Amino acid sequence: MSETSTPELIQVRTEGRVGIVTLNRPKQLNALNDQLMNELGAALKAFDADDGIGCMIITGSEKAFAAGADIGAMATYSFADVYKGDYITRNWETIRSIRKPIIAAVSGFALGGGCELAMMCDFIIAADNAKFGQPEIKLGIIPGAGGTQRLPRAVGKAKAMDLALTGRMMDASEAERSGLVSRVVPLDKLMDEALGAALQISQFSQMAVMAAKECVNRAYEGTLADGVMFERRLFHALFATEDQKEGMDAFVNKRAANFKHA
Ligand code: CO8
Repeated sequence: MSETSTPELIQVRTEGRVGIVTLNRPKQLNALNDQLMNELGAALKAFDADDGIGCMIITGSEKAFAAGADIGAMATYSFADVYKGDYITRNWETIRSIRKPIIAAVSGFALGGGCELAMMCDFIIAADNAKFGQPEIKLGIIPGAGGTQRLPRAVGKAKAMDLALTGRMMDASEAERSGLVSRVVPLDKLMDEALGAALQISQFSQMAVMAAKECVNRAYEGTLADGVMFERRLFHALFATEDQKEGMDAFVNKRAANFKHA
């Protein structure tokens, strides 16, 4: 689809200042193909540019957040297709460029590219039926959207090796114990929980929220010394915002803060 046409494989809606994208290829368990990833990228970019949106949620169906990249679409690709043509991977970078927070609300399978997509989000809230895994080894390949890099950072080398080398699935409680997900809730509470968190985030100062996301990502990707300096600079910079004056004045005067968001 072009960036302006109506999406077919996702559903997009808003709830207050929260933008919600629901992956919607139920018969294929939300297997991620080019069209779906293009539609997802376009929707996230539009929310990122919209001052009326402060936080986003990506979710799937009860049975599957996403069961991976579309195996049928990939099955006949050659090395030249995927290397020279950059098939499969070419439209995944958009997600990394989104500056507002994205919560993954995961129920059911989050496998392969589905697990990688969830890990590209800023944090994961899981339903108690969620199952995470990197089963690519069973297909004669390895993860291709950051799975071998983000998973060890999230759960440590031992568990990441276990998952990548055996292709086994990890249930929601193991995922929470090992640090992959921030919260586990009953399936019927998943969207309430994710929306509650997203609405809360969306009420805070947009600049402070974006700075916090940038700083935590710096911790994830760089050295401690660089990260601490980066945090210090952004911490100082936030004193140039009206939202800092508003937030602190509200606290001192025992009233609710009213942030500008834009
Ligand atoms: N791709 C395409 N179709 C799929 C996929 C998939 N990843 N997963 C499920 N489907 C389809 C099935 O083919 C089936 O279709 P149909 O009804 O037409 O036969 C339908 O969804 C339902 O699936 P099942 O009947 O298999 O459902 P079950 O409940 O029995 O099993 C499972 C559910 C366990 C999730 C099973 O479907 C499964 O193992 N799926 C494949 C999981 C997998 O291997 N994922 C990794 C794919 S490779 C990958 O993601 C590489 C990522 C690289 C990213 C690079 C981008 C940057």
